[in-house]
Amino acid sequence: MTRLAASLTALALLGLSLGCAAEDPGEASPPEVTGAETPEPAAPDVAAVYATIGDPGPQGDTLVAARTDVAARVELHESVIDDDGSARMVELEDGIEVAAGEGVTLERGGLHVMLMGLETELAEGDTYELTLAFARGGEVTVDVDVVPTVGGHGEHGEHGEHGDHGDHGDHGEHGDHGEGEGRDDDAG
Ligand SMILES: [Cu+2]
Repeated sequence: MTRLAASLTALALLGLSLGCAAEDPGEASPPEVTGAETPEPAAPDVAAVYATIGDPGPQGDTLVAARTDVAARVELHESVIDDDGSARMVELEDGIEVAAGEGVTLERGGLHVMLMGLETELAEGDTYELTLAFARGGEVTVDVDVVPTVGGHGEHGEHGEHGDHGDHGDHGEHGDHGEGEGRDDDAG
């Protein structure tokens, strides 16, 4: 019994010492990543990821890469507005700077992580894992929530079906009503 108690105490002490080691200021760790989310993709094979990356510490850090099992390729992007007013995205090959004392926010219309070549269908309510790699802090894996697309119902692609209205050519057959006796529906 005493031996068991001693073992448990030893384990507890080991746990404490490991905990202390993790907080050693000399040990680089990735910044905290919160609120990671992906709007339900409107396109079949690409999706954006937004998140808040916390203060990386006094030395700052850089998000240099990301990967996930749900997409063939992951890029770091920034949305920009061209001189002619059109929006486009540029790939940030040098990564995304995470400012010392501040962190960085990935958000709509700005910096984001881009999933290219989706291999898994992402629907609202789903969660998937994304690993972010930082130049100094190493890697951190976060759960990303798939959320509703803002202001989009994803139905616009169906308008093409209105081409069927060409069937109105059938009206010519109404000529059969010429007998004039069945017009009860005019009452009222
Ligand atoms: Cu993008």
